[in-house]
Amino acid sequence: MQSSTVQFLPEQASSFALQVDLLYLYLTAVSAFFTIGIVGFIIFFSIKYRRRSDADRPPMTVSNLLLEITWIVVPLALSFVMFIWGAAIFFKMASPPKESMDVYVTGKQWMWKIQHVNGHREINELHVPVGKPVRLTMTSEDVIHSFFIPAFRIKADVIPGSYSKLWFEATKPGKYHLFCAEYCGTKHSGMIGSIIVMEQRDYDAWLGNTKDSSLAEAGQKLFKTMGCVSCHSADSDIKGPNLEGIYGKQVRLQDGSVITAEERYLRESLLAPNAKLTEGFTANMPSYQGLMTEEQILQLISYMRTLTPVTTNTGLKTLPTTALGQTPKPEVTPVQTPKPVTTPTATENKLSGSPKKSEPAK
Ligand code: HEC
Ligand SMILES: [Cu+2]
Repeated sequence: MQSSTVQFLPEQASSFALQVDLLYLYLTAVSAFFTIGIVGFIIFFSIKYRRRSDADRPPMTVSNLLLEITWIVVPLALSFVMFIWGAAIFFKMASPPKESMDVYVTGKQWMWKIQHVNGHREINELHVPVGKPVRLTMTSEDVIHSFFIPAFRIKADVIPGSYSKLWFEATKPGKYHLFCAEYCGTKHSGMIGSIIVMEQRDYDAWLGNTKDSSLAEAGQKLFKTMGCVSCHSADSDIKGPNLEGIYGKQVRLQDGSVITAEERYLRESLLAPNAKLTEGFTANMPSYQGLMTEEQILQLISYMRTLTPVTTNTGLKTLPTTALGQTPKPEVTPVQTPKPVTTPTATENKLSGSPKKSEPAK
């Protein structure tokens, strides 16, 4: 990590780092070329054509088509390279691989709280294995923060009431800086931490060393203690929608629109359940605004993610924890009605499909 020479850029420690640096180098080179060229000619002309010099001053040329085309086409081409190259990297950064490992991040004045899928928690430290894609789902408990790992060349705002995603694949073991990159109050500058990249074996040992129950298990407990079961289980009297397979599902709303049930929608369903009513249901769900922390919301969401569209959810304990984050997204399932019309064949397909999908997690 230390080097004796002057360091212009942070170490390159993720799969994005080199690509970002090359693009950055290109931007710098283009800017430097034009800056030096323009300033150089300004100085040159102001000396050569200064008032009292006897330089030859030909009459003004009105137009030169070739010259004009050149200075339109060349900068256009140069900036299109920036656009296409930048967009390509942007898309790569915005689409985490399917087999990514999930980690949940909550920003708070002035610390980073991290929850791993198996329940392990840490503060201002994030341990990850080397060479494995990691997907962060991040939210804030108070103001806007920004999660920034310079060595990985990634940064994203962390916004209250919303979930931001970020992913990376660390390429070498080590300890790297984590910063909050958005001024968030008095002790903003102290909102720092470390990313610790470990060999898979060390990481497994580190992760296994926990007594916490997994995120989904904690969520399952909340689901009972907070009374969700009384409306969202098959045999409840007051009926709420069946939540099996809810994550990633296309939900039809009262107003006829369709929404994908990802983190943001599920969070809103808890805090402002009447904002988007599920088709066929009345506004019977109480708001849990102020009754649960962001971390508990993440636990409930984790739990709901494990609810694959199988008829019972007693199988939760047997789910390998590594597969929790990647419950296969159900294809567009039948629109939710109080009595879900899941055909037996559809269920079978899901059943036989899920173990295969969780294979790469090992
Ligand atoms: C008093 C009954 C009741 C309780 C308690 C309740 N819900 Fe609901 N829930 C409903 C009803 C009714 C709807 C459908 C209307 C709506 O969208 O608000 C709903 C909708 C939802 C949805 C959206 C589902 C979809 O298909 O769009 C989610 C997610 C949800 N509830 C989760 C929970 C969780 C988690 C808890 C516990 C923290 C909970 N609910 C507690 C009745 C309840
Ligand atoms: Cu901050």
